[in-house]
Amino acid sequence: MGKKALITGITGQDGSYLAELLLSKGYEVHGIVRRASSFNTGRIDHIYSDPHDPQAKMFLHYGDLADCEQISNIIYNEKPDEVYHLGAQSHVRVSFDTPEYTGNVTGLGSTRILESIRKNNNVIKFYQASSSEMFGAANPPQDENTEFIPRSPYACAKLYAYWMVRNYREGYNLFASNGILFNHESPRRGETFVTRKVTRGIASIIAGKQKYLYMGNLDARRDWGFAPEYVEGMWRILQHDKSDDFVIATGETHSVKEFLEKAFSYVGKDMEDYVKIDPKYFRPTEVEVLIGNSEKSQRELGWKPQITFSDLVKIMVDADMREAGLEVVGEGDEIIQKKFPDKWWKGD
Ligand code: NDP
Ligand code: GDR
Repeated sequence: MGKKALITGITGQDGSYLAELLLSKGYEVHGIVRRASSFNTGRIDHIYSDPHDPQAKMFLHYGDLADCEQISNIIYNEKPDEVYHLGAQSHVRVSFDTPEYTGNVTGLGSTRILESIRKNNNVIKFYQASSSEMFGAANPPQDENTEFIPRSPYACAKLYAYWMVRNYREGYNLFASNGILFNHESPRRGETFVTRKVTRGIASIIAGKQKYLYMGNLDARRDWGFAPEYVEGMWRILQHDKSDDFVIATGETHSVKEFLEKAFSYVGKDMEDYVKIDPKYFRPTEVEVLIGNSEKSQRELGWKPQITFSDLVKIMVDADMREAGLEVVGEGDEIIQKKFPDKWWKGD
């Protein structure tokens, strides 16, 4: 019999790729979905089948990370082998507007699940979606031993969850691991995160629907990787022989300005003609530079990224041009074909 996994945040960027990866490995996948007034399952519709179908391998359950009862019921009823906890209020800028909510969902949400596992069946393996944001103002490059200097309510909430994972691992012997992932992007990235905002904005400008792109701090530097490779890192973390904490990153850093320059020049345009600054996108406290050192993951998990910064820009611009019905440059498509001959995700 294949394994059973539960994914919180299955409707998000990472949840959708991870569900697809686990299905390709023969898992039965269960996911928690929030009730919304309109459909919020767009990223997983292509892998969903009617649960009455005897071949169905993916099942969705309504639930909310703010509601302990329901999470506990799902864990008790399904008894998964592995829980990948990816659900969160994940937007850093928004966390300054909703600090209490972010603490409840992004921070306490992890405790609710850890408690459910401890009470129900403490052999379930637990993955926590920890973040490079926890390093905040710490000097780069950052690795598993770097100090944490969080710079946002989001980062503070993630840091609380990170320590709860370590506490449950040490106190109750739970197989609970932190994947400290640096920024990772894809054509499925949420539209308000900077990379997707840029690539979608470019397609919209070329389609004549938008004149300018209004941005915040262009000097911030990030270590940007490719989401499908990062969800594979999550899976490897839970297959490791012991629970531990791992950094997943490319080791390359680039500024938001460099991302803009590269993306605009890929479609033959100059960013200076289109980009304007709107201070509303500035953050009260900013994380200036992130560069991850993922040597431990490379050594112990055999994880290594293939997609470079330049590849990522091309993949994302191609996808947004296609979505807007425009002619695609095509280098991004070629990179995917060349680097992933056994590609396990569909579409983008
Ligand atoms: P997304 O924002 O794309 O997805 C977040 C998911 O959480 C969505 O499925 C969302 O549901 C769900 N969610 C939000 N609030 C609740 C709630 N109250 N109850 C139940 N579900 C909820 O994030 P990513 O896929 O990019 O990231 C996955 C995880 O990894 C997050 O925890 C994020 O903080 C963390 N992370 C992400 C990194 C990145 O670069 N992408 C880097 C490091 C960590 P809905 O679709 O309904 O909104
Ligand atoms: P981040 O990602 O905050 O690193 O968190 P985001 O893409 O939002 O910002 C990256 C950097 O770009 C700057 N920036 C802008 N950001 C947005 N969103 N919109 C803008 O217009 C803009 N202009 C400049 C930001 O100031 C920032 O410095 C992401 C999330 O996925 C988290 O959940 C995850 O934990 C971290 O990555 C690692």
